[in-house]
Amino acid sequence: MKNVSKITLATLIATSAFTFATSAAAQMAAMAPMAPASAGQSSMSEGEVKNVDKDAGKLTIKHGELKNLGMPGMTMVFRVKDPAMLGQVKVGDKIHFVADRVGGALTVTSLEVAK
Ligand SMILES: [Cu+2]
Repeated sequence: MKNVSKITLATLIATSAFTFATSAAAQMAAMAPMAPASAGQSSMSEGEVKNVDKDAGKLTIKHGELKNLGMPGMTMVFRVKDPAMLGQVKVGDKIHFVADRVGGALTVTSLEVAK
């Protein structure tokens, strides 16, 4: 019985999600293409801090795929939007972050240490 009710619930959720997606798509159809919505943690990328360079204001991050930048996982240097971010992390920290192109430079615009 437990399984049956779970399946029913899952079906309900899937159905309502589909309905929502359909109506949302209809509303969006009138709008021009835009950047992916950046809301909440789902838009954050994962990474590991490899180096913190406070003098240069840069972070070296081994990052996973950055979907908003169309970039595969790699280790690279980022600028940081706010120098205070450099004080929030240390080498070896696992982080969630958002990177964007600011004035042509790849910049960490949001950052939190993964717990
Ligand atoms: Cu990269």
